[in-house]
Amino acid sequence: MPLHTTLLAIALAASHTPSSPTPPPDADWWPRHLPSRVVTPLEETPAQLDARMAWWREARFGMFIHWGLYSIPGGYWEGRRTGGAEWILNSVKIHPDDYMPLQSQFDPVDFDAREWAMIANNAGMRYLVVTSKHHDGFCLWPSAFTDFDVEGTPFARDILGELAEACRNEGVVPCLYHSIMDWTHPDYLPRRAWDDRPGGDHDRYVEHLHRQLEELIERYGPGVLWFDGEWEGTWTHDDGQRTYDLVRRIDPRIIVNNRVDTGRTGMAGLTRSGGYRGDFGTPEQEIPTTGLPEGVDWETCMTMNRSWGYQSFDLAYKTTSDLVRKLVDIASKGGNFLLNVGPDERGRFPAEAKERLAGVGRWMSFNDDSIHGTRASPFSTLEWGRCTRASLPGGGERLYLHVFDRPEDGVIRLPGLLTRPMHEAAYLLAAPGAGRLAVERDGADLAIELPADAMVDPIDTVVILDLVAPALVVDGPRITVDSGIFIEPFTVTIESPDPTVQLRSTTDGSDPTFDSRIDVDEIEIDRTTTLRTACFFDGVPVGAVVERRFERVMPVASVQPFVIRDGLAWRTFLGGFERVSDFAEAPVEREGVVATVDLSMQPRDENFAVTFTGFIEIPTTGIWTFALDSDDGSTLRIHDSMVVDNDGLHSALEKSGAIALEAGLHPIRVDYFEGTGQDDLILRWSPPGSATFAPIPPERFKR
Ligand code: H79
Repeated sequence: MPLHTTLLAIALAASHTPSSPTPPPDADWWPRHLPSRVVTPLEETPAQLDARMAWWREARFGMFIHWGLYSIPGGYWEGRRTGGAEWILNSVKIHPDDYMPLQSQFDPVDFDAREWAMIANNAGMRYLVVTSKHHDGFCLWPSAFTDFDVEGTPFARDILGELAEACRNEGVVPCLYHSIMDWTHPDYLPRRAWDDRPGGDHDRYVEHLHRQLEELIERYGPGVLWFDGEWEGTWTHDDGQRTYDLVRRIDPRIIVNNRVDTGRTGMAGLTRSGGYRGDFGTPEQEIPTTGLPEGVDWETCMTMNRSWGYQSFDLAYKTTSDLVRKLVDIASKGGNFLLNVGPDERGRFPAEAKERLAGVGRWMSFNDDSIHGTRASPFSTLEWGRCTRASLPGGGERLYLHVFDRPEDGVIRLPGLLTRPMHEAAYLLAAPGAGRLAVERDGADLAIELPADAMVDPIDTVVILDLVAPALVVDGPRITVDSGIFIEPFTVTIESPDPTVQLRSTTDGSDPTFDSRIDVDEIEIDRTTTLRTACFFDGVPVGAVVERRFERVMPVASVQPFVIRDGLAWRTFLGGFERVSDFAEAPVEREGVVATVDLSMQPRDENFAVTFTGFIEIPTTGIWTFALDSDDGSTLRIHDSMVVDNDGLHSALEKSGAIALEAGLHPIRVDYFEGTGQDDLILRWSPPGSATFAPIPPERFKR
């Protein structure tokens, strides 16, 4: 802690109203409208995980709040509009000694926890995630472990305590965002380049983080802990595991996001495989496309304008309609929506944010049943909108059909829905008394007639359709083999999604028809083939046409180098590269020989590149698949052809590719670069016919 900040804290102390500590939350407190919280062990069964996640899955919609010292400059520094919002210390390269005195200016006299919680509740939000600490390190609660907290400001109130209590009174679950990265803590590493303070100790920082987490959990009883800033090189998988386990040991009911550990895949945010901790994926500013595996929990967090922290000049607010449709889109894919507000330096929500939230609340007041407690759509796409669904007592299922764009003829179609509707009619969720909408079967589709335009909500009209059983949708046949290359003929199996439909296929690239020659479910592939398959119901095509392309190739002949020694040659390059091609012409920093593809020669932590060249010895002729996992970018070339392209700036990401190789030696080249953040490079292979990747034994590399 810089001396002057300590002095400042002492000077300010005299004028403080001492904060009255909020009593710790009643352990049994919980909103009546949510499934109860359950205590499950750290090592839990799938059923126990489901029980712990139940309230969060049902909630579907939450409020994010970014508020702290950065709300005072609000994107202005030294009279200039710099932008940067909550990142301003980093974007403007402000020294902690120049940033930390903002503490003496923090006096948000308009802060009203009750109002914030009410706005969230009225918008239909069921939890609220507030920044206990963002990357700047300032703590919004009186912490026993730092002076860089709200207690050292003119506004010495327990902000998190007031908010937690207000949320509970509104039936909103209080949750906390807590940054791992900390630009001002004296022990946090790495330092910013312009921060010349000596010292720093990672292990001591983790200890400090853990003590603060204990304090936060015991005092405020958060439903979710939302970590962030995990991507810097200092934070390890081991730190992630220990932190997750610590949090769940203090309160086994807590739900923790995947940024606690190092398994997040970039801004898309899902967790890659490999035993990483974290209960849900965290796409940031993006909504995943369909096709997410079922049972994966995720939450898209998004700003309402362009900034997380307050910036008066950022008026690029999304419309109410856009926000409602994003919520619906996310719910239709089985995710949660965490929508951000950045209150200003006085503690006020921006007027535009209040207006949008009130609008979302108006729509929710009629349609919340189509969001809360619903599950993902059974349809992959619907031309006119989205679908969410919920189980009905007695084994039926209720579909909520969200009409974004009313078709010209006023009829919405549910393609391939084979399940019988419970009644002959559907009705409007917002106006059940307004009359019944006719439902008709049309082959494999169901068609519903919408009411006249006047009845339609321009944002999203929700139609309820009850089914006698869970929706059975014929989406398309399943082909078990992926597109790819092959050497020897093989057999592809096609599976029908349902016994009531027939399969038809073509191998000449044409659309399958009911008369198509091939009606078998096993097809021998002996030449380059485009296989297309569709389902038919009563002779009518239903669902999607599924396509696979299989290319017959000749294995690439091996080479016989003049001299053969063990290992690979490597060369390093220095610079802030963003693509593999960026260092093609760069001067070589150092060179040498290494036994296998690893980073043992690494010149420094950041902004470098390595190229490996040599030969790989292939034991048997066949299709060899290679996987390259790197942070940041990498490529694998064999015989000058690109086998794995994992190029570009990203966090840890694995890509794979296949090539047909003859037994023997083949020229290989791996290029890798690291910008900032963690560094990682792993090359593995999968022999012909194998489904898994294994390390490549070092004796296979030659030069
Ligand atoms: O708190 C808000 C932002 O301040 C914070 N997260 C939200 C919730 C945020 N920090 N950084 N960013 C957003 C953007 C940073 C992206 C990157 Fe990376 C960090 C690019 C490279 C390192 C994440 C990790 C994406 C790729 C690797």
